[in-house]
Amino acid sequence: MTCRRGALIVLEGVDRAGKTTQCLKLVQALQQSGREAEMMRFPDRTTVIGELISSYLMKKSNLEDHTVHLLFSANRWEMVPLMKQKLEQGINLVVDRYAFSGVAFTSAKPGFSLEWCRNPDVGLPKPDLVMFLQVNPGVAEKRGEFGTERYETSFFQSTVHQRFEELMEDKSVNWRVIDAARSIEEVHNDIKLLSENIIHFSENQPIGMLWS
Ligand code: NYM
Repeated sequence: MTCRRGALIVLEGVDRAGKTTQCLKLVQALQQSGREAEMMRFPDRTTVIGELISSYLMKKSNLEDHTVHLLFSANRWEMVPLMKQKLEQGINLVVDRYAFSGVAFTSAKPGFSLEWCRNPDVGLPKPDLVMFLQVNPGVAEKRGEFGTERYETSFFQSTVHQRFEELMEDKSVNWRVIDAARSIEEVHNDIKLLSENIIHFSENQPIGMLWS
């Protein structure tokens, strides 16, 4: 590698935990400190696969549960060449949801094991850092707009939260839990510090493969 690679930084959490706000603030802060940084989000609703997912989430169409799980995964895989290219160019990627949301949301449905849900995402670029924005689902629900899309019920979200807890037991992933019930600035300061450290740590390491 001729230049230092960028870090792959993921923010995860239940709906309305503040991930998007924090991703935007992190990208801005990294850029202001002279680093190259870009935001990505999953699902990426702009692709053909992403449009199918978006229509499903907005309840404009129905898809069979295994099928939509595989579409969410395919929506990540279709971005892998671009992600690798940017990381190798030294661009830090700040990603709003990744495979962990994929597993947590589908495995919250009856009859889906964590293992089955993980399989399609095995081998994706491995995040250098995954920050889990921890808020009680009741707090998230009060933050507004909750309840407009599929999955946005407090019962489903608390099952999703339990699945995330199970995923965080996996020590092969660099998880950090952030108390996201605090002010936006307090949460941001923690996220920024952890991100700066991991950017420094990852720059000379190869990009890993998730769950393999
Ligand atoms: N979601 C997101 C999944 O069910 N599987 C996935 O793989 C991913 C990435 O889609 N409720 C769910 C979580 C959210 C919704 O919401 C996307 P948003 O607001 O676009 O992050």
